[in-house]
Amino acid sequence: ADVPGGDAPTWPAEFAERYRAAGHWRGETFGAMLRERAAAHPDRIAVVDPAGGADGGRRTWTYGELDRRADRLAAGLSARGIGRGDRVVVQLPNTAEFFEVVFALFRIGALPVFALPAHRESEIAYFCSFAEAVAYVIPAEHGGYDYRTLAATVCAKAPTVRHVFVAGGDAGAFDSLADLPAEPVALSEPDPGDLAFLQLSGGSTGTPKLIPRTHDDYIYSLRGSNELCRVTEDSVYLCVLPAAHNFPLSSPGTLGALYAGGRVVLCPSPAPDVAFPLIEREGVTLTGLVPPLALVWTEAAPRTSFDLSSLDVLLVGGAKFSEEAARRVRPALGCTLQQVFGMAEGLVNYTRLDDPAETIVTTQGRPISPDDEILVVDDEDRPVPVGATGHLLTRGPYTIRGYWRAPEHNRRSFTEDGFYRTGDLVRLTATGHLVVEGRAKDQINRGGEKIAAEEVENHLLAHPAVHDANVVAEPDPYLGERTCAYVILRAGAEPVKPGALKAFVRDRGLAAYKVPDRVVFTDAFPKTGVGKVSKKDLRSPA
Ligand code: J2J
Repeated sequence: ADVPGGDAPTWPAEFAERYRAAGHWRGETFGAMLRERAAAHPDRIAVVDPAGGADGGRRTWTYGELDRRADRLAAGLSARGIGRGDRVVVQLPNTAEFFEVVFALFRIGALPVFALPAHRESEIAYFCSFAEAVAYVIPAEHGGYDYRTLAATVCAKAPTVRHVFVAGGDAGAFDSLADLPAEPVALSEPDPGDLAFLQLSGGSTGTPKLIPRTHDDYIYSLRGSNELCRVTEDSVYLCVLPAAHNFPLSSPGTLGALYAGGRVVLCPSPAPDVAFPLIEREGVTLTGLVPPLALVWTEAAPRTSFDLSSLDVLLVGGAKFSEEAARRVRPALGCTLQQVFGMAEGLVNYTRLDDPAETIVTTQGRPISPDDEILVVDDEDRPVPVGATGHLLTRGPYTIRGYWRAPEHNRRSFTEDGFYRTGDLVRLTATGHLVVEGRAKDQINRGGEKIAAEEVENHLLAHPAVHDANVVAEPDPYLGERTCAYVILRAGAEPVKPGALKAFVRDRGLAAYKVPDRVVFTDAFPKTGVGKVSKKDLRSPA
């Protein structure tokens, strides 16, 4: 295995010392955290999986049980040769096993690579190859899709993958997690400064980047989030978004709730008819949603017969939440809205629960930490006047200093003094709150799901009839943005219909949310003064 942390730029010593001295980095690790919680309150419920029981019924794990399960699985995985620093692509839905697997890997010091259930062979094969993953963890089936078939394809493309482990269901040709040996093994606790996992970037290039997060830095973001979201041992967090995504994982998310000794309830679907009964039955106190789901919930809540009164806080983020929609949250759901503007690379901003109502509905919050440094700059990296819109740069105790194994890309995405170029256009209010005004990165934010234009363009360009393609965002009343692909066909090529191009992209094994919503054929692309394609003009034709 590689030296933990060896493949990622890290904080210069003087910053690390400062973050330790300030009490941000406390030398905690995820493995030890679970161990301590289990020792302090073994019988308290940690995880509720409403459909995870053998009979498809409710299943709960106490802290003691989750701790024992993580130990047992850590033993089994290490018996199969998974060791410290090894990468393991984890693609699990919102089930209790997600936590068992992730904590087992934390205990070993192996690094989960957090794939989403929506990813398909194009993405997964890339993650496995790029990360040189030794293992891949899947459910047998989920949402009508057979992940064992996907795994077989991935294994053929990514030869480093020696093991596919199946969590729950019939493992077929692969190893079932339940059948791994369980003899305890002595494992040495990773160092708090080691990498804990690799998170996925939203991406703006042809291939997604991997985000190296350490125990120390991530746990600080959890502790800070818990304080601002008032998460305590009495909190019940409903995990509605895909558990592996950084927002439901950490803002304050499932890991925040577990850090506080609270309870995590896994929601198998974001639909109100699934989530609302769970809120009533489990006494859910907080949850996090992307704006399109928040719209659906605020529309459904006034008509529901379920009692949602336990809900104190609704976090909304991942994409811009419109002011009009934000105003409807409290009247409809009877809880406090907390806007969150975060990124898997680090920086997370929250409106405070006691901010004035106007601030809560009109801003995307302010940073967690007093040591989060924020710069708002023009195209030449010069600070803009306070209140003017500019590029957001940031540096701080839980923001990465570089992507994993991407030195060239890092030179563009970080300034020389270590500020991350978020690609977001923001303005600062007089109270220090941030308002997201737009985006400079070549990405589509489809209701919180990030799509790198270049990645989709590359798939379109693989079609024999396509001469050139540009993918841009267009407004959508529900999603905020959807994707539109402008395509120039090759002269003399067989005519092709938009639907056929979409099907072509889908069949290349791409997550469904990346398939263009609309395909428009054109003869030429608008150009900038220097002759580059102007995506700005494509987005808003004059
Ligand atoms: C506008 N744009 C937003 C917001 C994120 C908490 C919450 C969200 C994420 C996340 C996260 C936005 N208004 N409220 O990791 O811990 C856009 C920005 C940002 C990008 C990051 C968390 N909240 N965004 O969404 O890594 O463009 O993280 O740079 O997926 O989402 O995307 P991602």
